[in-house]
Amino acid sequence: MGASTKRAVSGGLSEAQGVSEDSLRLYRTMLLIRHFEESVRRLAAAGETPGLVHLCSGQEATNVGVVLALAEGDYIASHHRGHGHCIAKGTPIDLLLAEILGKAPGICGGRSGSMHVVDLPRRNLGTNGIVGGGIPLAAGAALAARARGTGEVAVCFFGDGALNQGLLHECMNMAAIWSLPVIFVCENNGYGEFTAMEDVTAGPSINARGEVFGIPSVTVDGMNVRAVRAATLDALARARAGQGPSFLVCNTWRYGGHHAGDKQDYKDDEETKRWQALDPLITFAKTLVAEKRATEDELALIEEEVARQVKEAVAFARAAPQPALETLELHVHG
Ligand SMILES: Cc1ncc(C[n+]2csc(CCOP(=O)(O)OP(=O)(O)O)c2C)c(N)n1
Repeated sequence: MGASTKRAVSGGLSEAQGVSEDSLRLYRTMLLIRHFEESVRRLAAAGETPGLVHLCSGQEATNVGVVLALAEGDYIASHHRGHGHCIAKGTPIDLLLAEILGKAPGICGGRSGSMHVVDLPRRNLGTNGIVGGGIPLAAGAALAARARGTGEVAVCFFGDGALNQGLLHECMNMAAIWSLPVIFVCENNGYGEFTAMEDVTAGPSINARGEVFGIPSVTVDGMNVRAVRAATLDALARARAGQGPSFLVCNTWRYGGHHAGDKQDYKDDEETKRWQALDPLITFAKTLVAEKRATEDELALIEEEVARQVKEAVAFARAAPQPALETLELHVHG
């Protein structure tokens, strides 16, 4: 039997973990990612996104819980489902969307598309089309940070599909041997392309992948932004104290298919319903109201503002020009 056949679908929010002053920022950023991704879904359906796009709707709590816990100088390395990480790290959404549409004002000049968005000033080493490709980038950034003695930490995100990639194991081993300030974050959404994680993943648990190297490894409710944030803050404290790497396994769910056009015939309706009941935005909104951090009207205003911001980004990106023909050979190495 494969690893974690019973995925932890923990109900509700855990008790006031990591309650912080910026709850509304957590909420707003998750909402921004959801609206952004749903706009990309519509643009993809209309044939306006060159190539495949992989959307992270459903995974916002993991994206935001980790990235907003970081300091500005910390690094992230993302994966193919990485728009949410870019948004949380601060890439302006109009420049991100222009990039996804392959337009000239895109954050990488329209050259990267969705899967190779790099934003070095914000210490984002990029979304990545190679499964597990961000892992060695983060390990390298962590090694460099340690050599400089500047205290930064690097985070790599990867899906459950990367759990069986050799480079994860090589990098975990090196990170443990050298006590690198790196946090390995598995966004376990239960499927790699169209295959259930447990059908292709051996071993007693996902955590065991880190434990075998002596890396502190925890399973986190990836639908609960506060739980993710609290686990990330613990891992950051260890990394900054020179205690080396950590491994967070965030159980989460992708609402859409593998890519924007996938109809997801391979998913079970009951499983989908159970995860939808844990929607990170709906549950967190209820908590904010219950804690009197915001009223329903205030949350509705935030949503209106976010929707307007995304609408403006869509108009900007759609109206933007393609890169000029005479720039075709720029940035080409070889
Ligand atoms: C090294 C490598 N092998 C295979 C692929 C093809 N591929 C792209 S995405 C994907 C599945 C990834 O699944 P997972 O890591 O669970 O992420 P998810 O799509 O579920 O977010 C595969 C096999 C690839 N891009 N790179």
